[in-house]
Amino acid sequence: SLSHHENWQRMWRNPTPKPVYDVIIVGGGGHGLATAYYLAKEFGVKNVAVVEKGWLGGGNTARNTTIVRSNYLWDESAQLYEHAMKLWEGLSQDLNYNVMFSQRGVYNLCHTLQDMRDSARRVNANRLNGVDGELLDARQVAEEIPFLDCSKNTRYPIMGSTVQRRGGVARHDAVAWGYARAADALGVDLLQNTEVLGFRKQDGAVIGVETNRGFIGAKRVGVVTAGNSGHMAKQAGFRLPLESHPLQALVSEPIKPVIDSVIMSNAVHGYISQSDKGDLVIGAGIDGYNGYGQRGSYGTIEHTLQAIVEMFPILSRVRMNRQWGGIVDTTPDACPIISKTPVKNLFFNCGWGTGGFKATPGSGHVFAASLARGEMHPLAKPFSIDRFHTGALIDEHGAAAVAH
Ligand code: FAD
Ligand code: PYC
Repeated sequence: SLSHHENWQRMWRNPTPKPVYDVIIVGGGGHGLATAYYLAKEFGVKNVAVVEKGWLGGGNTARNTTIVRSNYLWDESAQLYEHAMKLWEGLSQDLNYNVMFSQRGVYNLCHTLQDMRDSARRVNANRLNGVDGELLDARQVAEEIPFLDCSKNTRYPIMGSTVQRRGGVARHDAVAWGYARAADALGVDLLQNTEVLGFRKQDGAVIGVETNRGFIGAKRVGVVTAGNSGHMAKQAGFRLPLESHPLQALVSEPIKPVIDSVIMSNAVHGYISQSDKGDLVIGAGIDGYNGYGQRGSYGTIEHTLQAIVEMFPILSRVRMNRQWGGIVDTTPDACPIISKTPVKNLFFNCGWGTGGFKATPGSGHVFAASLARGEMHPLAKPFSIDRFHTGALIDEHGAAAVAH
């Protein structure tokens, strides 16, 4: 049957690197590809390369559990993630590629009185920022999520939940491929198997990247390398307040539809949705140690599945099919870094930690604007590395949904 696949058109070219580009993006994940696309499409910067050490979308973009929401507490982050949400809502049309964005609703369960109070505060803050949100009581939760154990007999009985009905999931690979195809069509060079090994500088400014395929010159460089960003900063000669941790996910064997939304609990600590194929998509928190191996430890798997069975006893005999890990770059305030750096013309976009997939279109858009103009986009400005000197942190640990 594979013979039918023989004459498929390539989705993008496989170009030879040019000697110099206006902008080089390091990292061909969703954020890097989105940045390149918006640079070419919205800001008229078409002499762009995306330099990727492996294959496009093979990092956290391909390893995440695809939850999309914008219900963050503080104005700065709510506005950034809501900017992304609005782009998600038109993304399949914009890219002419079905990214399978499904606004099926995201529930964040409350198990204590303090959860309820924090959630009320967050929903109110969301609404003031134009982000949809509702606070449900236990009876409403039981009605909306039939198989969830809402009885009083559990270790942490469910008292209520927030729900963002515009939240949901998307198809992660399609996001990378859609942006890649569209960027390539606008003339962006996508350079796979090309690893950045260092930055060449002149008079305190970056003038290009050293790669395993030789030197490639650039007027500006944007680094979007997720879990590898600490290393990239070191190569550029400065430090970033990042810790890299494994974050795991699991999928079950495919079963008939039982869960039609996304359900997350920070108290028992697990989350779940069901893919269109029928697999249950499951995750929890980071593995506590720092590391760069794209795998996790057994203890975390056990803890995650305990939580899922506690929430959904009906799933206790479902078998798990696959498990994997990605490397997430966490910051002290659980917020990203989108910033200029001490090296002129070198910009970083990282620190998205456990929650950057949902931001992909917005992050790419504001980073592209910043690279095109040489000045940070207003939505990106609060996420400068300066905040770790000034103390103007934006603490989003409560909204991060995945503990770290
Ligand atoms: P990546 O996709 O990791 O791309 C970075 C790229 O840089 C990689 O392809 C890598 O190969 C490349 N690179 C690194 N070093 C170099 C170099 N020296 N030279 C060239 N290229 C280099 N977020 C959500 O919003 N919702 C979720 O449900 C969610 N679930 C998650 C579940 C798991 C298990 C994991 C691991 C993450 C999850 N996330 C989630 C987080 C999300 O995946 C990331 O924040 C997001 O995908 C980061 O995208 P990116 O494009 O910045 O990074
Ligand atoms: O940020 O919503 C999120 C998330 C869910 C799972 C991992 N991250």
